[in-house]
Amino acid sequence: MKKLALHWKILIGMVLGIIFGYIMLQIDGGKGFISDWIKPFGSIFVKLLKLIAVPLILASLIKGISDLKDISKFKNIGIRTIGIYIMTTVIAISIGLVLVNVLQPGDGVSEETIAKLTTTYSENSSVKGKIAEATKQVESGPLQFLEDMVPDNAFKAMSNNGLMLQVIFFAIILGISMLLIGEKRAKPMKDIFDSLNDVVLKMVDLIMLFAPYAVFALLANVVVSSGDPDILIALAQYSGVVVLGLVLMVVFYTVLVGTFAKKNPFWFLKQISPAQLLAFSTSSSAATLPVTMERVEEHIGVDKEVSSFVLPVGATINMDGTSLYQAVAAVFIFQALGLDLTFGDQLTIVLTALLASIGSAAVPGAGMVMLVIVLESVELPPELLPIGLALIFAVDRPLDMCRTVINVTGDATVSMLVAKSVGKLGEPNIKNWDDHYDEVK
Ligand code: DAS
Repeated sequence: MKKLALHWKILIGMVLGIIFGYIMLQIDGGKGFISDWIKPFGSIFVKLLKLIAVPLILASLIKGISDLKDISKFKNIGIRTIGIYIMTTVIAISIGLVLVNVLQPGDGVSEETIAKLTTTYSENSSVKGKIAEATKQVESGPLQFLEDMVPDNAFKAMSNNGLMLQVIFFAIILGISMLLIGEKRAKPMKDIFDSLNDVVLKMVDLIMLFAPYAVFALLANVVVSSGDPDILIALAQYSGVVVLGLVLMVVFYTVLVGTFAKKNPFWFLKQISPAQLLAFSTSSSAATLPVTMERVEEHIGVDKEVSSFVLPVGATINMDGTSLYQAVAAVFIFQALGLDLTFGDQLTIVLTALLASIGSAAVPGAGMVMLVIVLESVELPPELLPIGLALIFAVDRPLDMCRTVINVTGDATVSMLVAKSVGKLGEPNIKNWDDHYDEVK
């Protein structure tokens, strides 16, 4: 057991968690036991990862930018990153739309199921909360997201995980300013952030010692919190279309890695598997980001000059899995409710799902909040909104786990493509934990 590689230990923790959760579901009071005595260990783990996400973004971005010899390189990396992110997201949405129109999962939902889901979930506080949150975002102006990106207080930005784009904005400004004052004058600051970066990456190792036990707790809690089986079966077609689309995205990423990054796609998937397993267990790209960064930098060999920008930006604005899910869910809801969508509506979905996935926070369930934006863009009658979300609410958590894996995999893929394109894709340099992370150096 000691010599087992990290991803196997995490996988074993997940499987045992699912089995334990299923067993506890059969026992009276089992759900309460998990909620009181097991779930907290999963929550603590996610909090620890989020705790180091902000200092890691700050340190690695500032180090990455101040390591550059001139600003034009940073501009170059930035333009390529945003361009490839938009390309992969549009492809994800297109794959989702093709699948949902061809396979028509909404037509298979019976009137009885619609009535049952509506009764069960349309008044659900979480469903109503997501609609309220999305409606609040819609009321703001088209450039609100641009205004929200700029912090008015760096410490306030760093104290709120939901303001990651503001931390990135602040780190970029600070890094560029350090570059402009010249290496000699910036050296004291640079040394601090270089050292902070190494320290925080060591913290990732220590936290990851806890990972197998934490994913056991997370998965056990997911199993006991899932909806009743026959509803899950009624939505199996819809869930199947989303998962099929996500699997096709992984195939697409492996083609990109093999063709443009010139790396073995299976080697790539193995190297980022711990991050993917954590993304699945936590449903949070933000919580997974520290592990994604360490795997991409140390186990794949992407230079920090690239990863320190591409990955934090990707965790907040590049959500290919979420955008594909939003396209499928929107069309599924129209199909299930017997409403028509024109080809023009579907093109509108491409644009709004792109913007909605950019606006989705890197936290559990965010994709469903922004789905409301997509539904409103194709004029789903407001009174049908709660019913539409109620149709997909029961399976949203397991699908969130799956789409977060794709979000993280897409970010890692793009970081390799950008690194390769600017000559910054080197060899793995495992400074910290290797796959036998017990021997934390
Ligand atoms: N859970 C989100 C993430 O962290 C994705 C989503 O909600 O769709 O990537």
